[in-house]
Amino acid sequence: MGYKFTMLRSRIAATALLGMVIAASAAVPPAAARPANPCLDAKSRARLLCPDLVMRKPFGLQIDPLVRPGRVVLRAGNSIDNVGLGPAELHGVRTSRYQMRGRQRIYRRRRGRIGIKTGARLLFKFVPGQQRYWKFLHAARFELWRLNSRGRRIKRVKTGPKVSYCLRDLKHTRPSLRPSPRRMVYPACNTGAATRRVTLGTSVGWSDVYPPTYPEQWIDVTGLRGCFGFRHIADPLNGVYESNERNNAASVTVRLPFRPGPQRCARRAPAPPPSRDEAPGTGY
Ligand SMILES: [Ca+2]
Ligand SMILES: [Ca+2]
Repeated sequence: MGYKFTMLRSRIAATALLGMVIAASAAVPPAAARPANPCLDAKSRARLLCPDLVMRKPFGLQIDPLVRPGRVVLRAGNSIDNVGLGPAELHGVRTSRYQMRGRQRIYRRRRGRIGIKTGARLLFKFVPGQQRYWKFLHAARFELWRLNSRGRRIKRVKTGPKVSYCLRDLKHTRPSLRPSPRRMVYPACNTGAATRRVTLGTSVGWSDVYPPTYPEQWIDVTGLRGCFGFRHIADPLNGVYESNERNNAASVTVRLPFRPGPQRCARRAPAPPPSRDEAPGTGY
């Protein structure tokens, strides 16, 4: 019994240590250790074609009781859109079996480009029922926030498991944006197990879109009751430098247990200071 307990504890400790090592190797360096974002400096930005990622509001919300036995998850589709002047592009170089170090490429207005170590990491992510893809780790985050009676966020209570995305050109959602390429430049997720380098990106006016039914597109809402903000954030750890870093979140209000249709929750009250990082919340 004592031996078994000791072995179990050792195994748990080893697993926890492995998790910490993986987490540490995947972590984005603190902001202080990274170069400044030239896209936020007016003089530098004038010479560059900086990207600007925004997140469309979560769409297609639906309950799924089959993901985990005894649990209820709330699914949502998401869309990471580039509304800037240049592509959101990461060039990855292999560092281990499942990881690459990413360097952002920002194109100059005249010609050429610059490379910046933003701390971005790429992950050779396995998607159940499919295969492994090279994806930008922490491209997005799903959050569930409890709202007060005025509809304002008071506490983050859950996050979702999906954090890695390819940064593809999947849908041409804003073709009128200039200079949006008419054809996709970053057409598909890379699946190369032996590749040493990959380039991920989303062009101006294009979007990387995932339907609500895609694996891990959910937040576990088991047992929760009341009004919540279902929030999607693009690039939460800032692995992509943009001309606007304060417009990356979007949310909808949901009442749990979830039922489709009007959500019978307070609209977010207008109160100073105005939130500058997302569009006003409206009911789902
Ligand atoms: Ca942005
Ligand atoms: Ca960013």
